[in-house]
Amino acid sequence: MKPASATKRKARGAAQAPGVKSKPARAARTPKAAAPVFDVPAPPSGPVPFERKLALGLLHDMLRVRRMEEQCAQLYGEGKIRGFLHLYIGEEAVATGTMRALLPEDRVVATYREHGHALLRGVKMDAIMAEMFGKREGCSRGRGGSMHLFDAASNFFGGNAIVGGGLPLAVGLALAARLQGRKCVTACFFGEGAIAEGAFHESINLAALWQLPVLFCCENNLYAMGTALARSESQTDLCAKAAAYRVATERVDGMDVVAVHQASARAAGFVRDRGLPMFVEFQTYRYRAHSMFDPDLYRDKAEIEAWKTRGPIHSYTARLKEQGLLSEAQFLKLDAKAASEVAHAVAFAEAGSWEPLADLTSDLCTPPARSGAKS
Ligand SMILES: Cc1ncc(C[n+]2csc(CCOP(=O)(O)OP(=O)(O)O)c2C)c(N)n1
Ligand SMILES: [Mg+2]
Repeated sequence: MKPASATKRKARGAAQAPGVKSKPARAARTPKAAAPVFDVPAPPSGPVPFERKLALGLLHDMLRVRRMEEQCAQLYGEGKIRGFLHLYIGEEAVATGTMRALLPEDRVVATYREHGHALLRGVKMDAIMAEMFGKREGCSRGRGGSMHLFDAASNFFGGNAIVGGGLPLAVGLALAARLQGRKCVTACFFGEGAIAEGAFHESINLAALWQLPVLFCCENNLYAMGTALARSESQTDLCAKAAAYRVATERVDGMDVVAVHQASARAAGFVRDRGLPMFVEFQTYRYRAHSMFDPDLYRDKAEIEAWKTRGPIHSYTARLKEQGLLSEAQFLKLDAKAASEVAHAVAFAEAGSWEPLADLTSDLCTPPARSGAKS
């Protein structure tokens, strides 16, 4: 699991085809190892510092997201959910700890891996599941699907299929809030892959220059589809990139819901009180493939297994039990409650309705072309 040692890297770099004369390797040309740029974090220690309601609430939130997505994977196999589906399984501590650090008036912008963010922001699981099915009762009236969950009432501004697409949107929302005299935080979630996009650099630069209250939440799960971070970035210290724009930064163990919640509360407080942006890197890991179409051939199975030993749900559950804050019976009760919410959501989606064909062109910005019309 450790990044390849210097000796191993040297040996790999020195491999030659037979008959080719070896030249001394130039330091600048040394190939980068594709090994993860950070290791599986050590198990968290110390007591959970929250009162019981919050402590158990965090566990319940993670269970709701996990059980909902496990069900989505199954429904995908049955052909009831179609199109793209990107699961957040393994990363739940990030959305869970962060959402509970935000206030109802704050705004949230996310990516296509956003089912958990939408749910924990307050979008009803029924409406999320109906959206996954493409039913009219979905939160985007069945027109968005998995990648485009949206709910203005919960201040949840999507779901976005474009890598980095949410970043300028978040800066615009924060600017609008400033102009309207509203004191709120705009939290923008994005993967580490978005840092390679110009949109990231333009957005964080403007947020810093205009002093806008944006909380940049980078979910660094080490891979952008099949590309390991070290394969695409010369500088893999993501906080250093944000700091180059003179933005405050913090790096957090994203597998530890306690650390995530504490750091997010501090960061949201900073953004809210100072009216300045902040960048937080959550180091996390996804257990499933990038999407349901991905054969997941770019990483070792042993790597995935090693990260599973630090699963955010089971490590937190063990900690709560050790502290006497949770019994096995209470755990089963919380899990059953999450499962029953999922069952209700599936029934709701199944019973939902399809948009009639006659409505196909409603809400389009461009009028439909008449047949025979010249373009
Ligand atoms: C502008 C743009 N380029 C490429 C893609 C194709 N694409 C979809 S997901 C993805 C990887 C993004 O990785 P990351 O930002 O780390 O998020 P993660 O999937 O790991 O959560 C890419 C390249 C896209 N959707 N949008
Ligand atoms: Mg990623």
